[in-house]
Amino acid sequence: MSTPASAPAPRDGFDPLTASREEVEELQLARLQWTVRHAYENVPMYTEKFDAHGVHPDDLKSLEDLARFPYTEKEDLRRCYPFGMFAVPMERVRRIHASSGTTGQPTVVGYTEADLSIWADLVARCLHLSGVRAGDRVHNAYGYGLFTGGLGAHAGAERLGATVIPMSGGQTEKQIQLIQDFQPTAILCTPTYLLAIADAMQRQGLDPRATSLKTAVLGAEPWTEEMRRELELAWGIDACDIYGLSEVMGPGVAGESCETKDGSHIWEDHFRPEIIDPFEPERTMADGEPGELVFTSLTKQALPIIRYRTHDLTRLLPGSAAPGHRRMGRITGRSDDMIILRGVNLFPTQIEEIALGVPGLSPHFQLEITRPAAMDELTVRIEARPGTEGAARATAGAELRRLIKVRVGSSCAIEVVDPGTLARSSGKLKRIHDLRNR
Ligand code: DLL
Repeated sequence: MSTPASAPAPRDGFDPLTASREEVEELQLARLQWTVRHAYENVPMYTEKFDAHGVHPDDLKSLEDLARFPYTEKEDLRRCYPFGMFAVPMERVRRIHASSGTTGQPTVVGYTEADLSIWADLVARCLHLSGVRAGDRVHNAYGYGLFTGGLGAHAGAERLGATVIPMSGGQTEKQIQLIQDFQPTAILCTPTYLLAIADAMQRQGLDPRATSLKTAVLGAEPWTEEMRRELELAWGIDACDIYGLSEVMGPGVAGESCETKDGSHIWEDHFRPEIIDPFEPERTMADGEPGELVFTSLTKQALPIIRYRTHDLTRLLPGSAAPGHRRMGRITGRSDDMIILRGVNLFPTQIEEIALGVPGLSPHFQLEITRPAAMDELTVRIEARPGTEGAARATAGAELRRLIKVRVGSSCAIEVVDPGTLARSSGKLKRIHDLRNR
């Protein structure tokens, strides 16, 4: 173990929010060189992978050289279950999180004291950029537990100097009660859960616009500009994005400015993003071109991660509010959430975008895929807005069907159902119900 325990520090006076691109890249290179060496020397999975690929940490002389290194897949983490990815002795690991593992082995991640501190700093950076301030009261409705959302957001809000209400997800009636009684100024949760809370309030005859909330910092699932507008109108708030994933850290890998609302800035002093062609992964894409997001951590001690394939589809854009860091465009979906319907690719976000433009239709919808005969069929089951009945519902359904055909190219069936009849999420909403293999 010859590499230092921590990544190189930035130059004196380095301010991540005002640093230039050159300053950020200079720091990235030093930290990347530390990371690949740390991973190679301390994680057998990486030693074997680099050796098999014919690369060595000494080969990393420029940021471009990163492309010579192999990818890490979720499957690599599963194979190392539970602690085989850790690059530090177990007694230096202060916290463990894990993915829900609905399919296959859960993926386990770990953090040293320094990792937890950087994580809290980065979430605080995101919240501040999104307009949350020290002294604000923050209602945290991300789930607490093995999921990184609850505890990750919690630590960041405390680090910022806010007062945290650690509500976790679920118990919607209680959420509503505490929002009224404790008067929070900011709420943290998934976009579909914020929608579900608004909906439950309205059904109780309460107006979400009358609460004390001013800001929502939303993430953990894909959402669209149309959904932002819907939530901002329903609540009378500013809604900003926060992005992250447990394998790379948790929430706070990227965050959005409430001034520009133009996509989340990836904190490139701690993560090096790349965009690759998901179908020909050897091809890296230029900035601006769409593809799959890949991350390499730059400072993580317990779980350095090299070129992790997120399967999230987006593109990289130049920084705006924080000029040294690139932004990510909205995530259109995950490559494993893509529905291929008779040869046409389709994502739930496309349906969200279209449905929210049709008068009389609500943002509450599910996609059901069946295979009654040889061909796959898609049914969009969507709630009408309250007050939309009879002929108006039929017209709205026909319009949605037409727009999906024109804009996406797929024919599907539409069922417009009564308000309040589809399942609500209290965290990440499962929009796709695939019944093909039943
Ligand atoms: O969802 C971490 C998180 C918690 C992020 C709270 C933001 C807020 P995982 O459970 O590992 O971690 O899931 C990560 O969720 O690869 C994306 O597919 C999706 N995702 C996360 N944030 C966003 C976002 C947390 N802002 C996976 N927009 C990621 C779109 C998101 N998708």
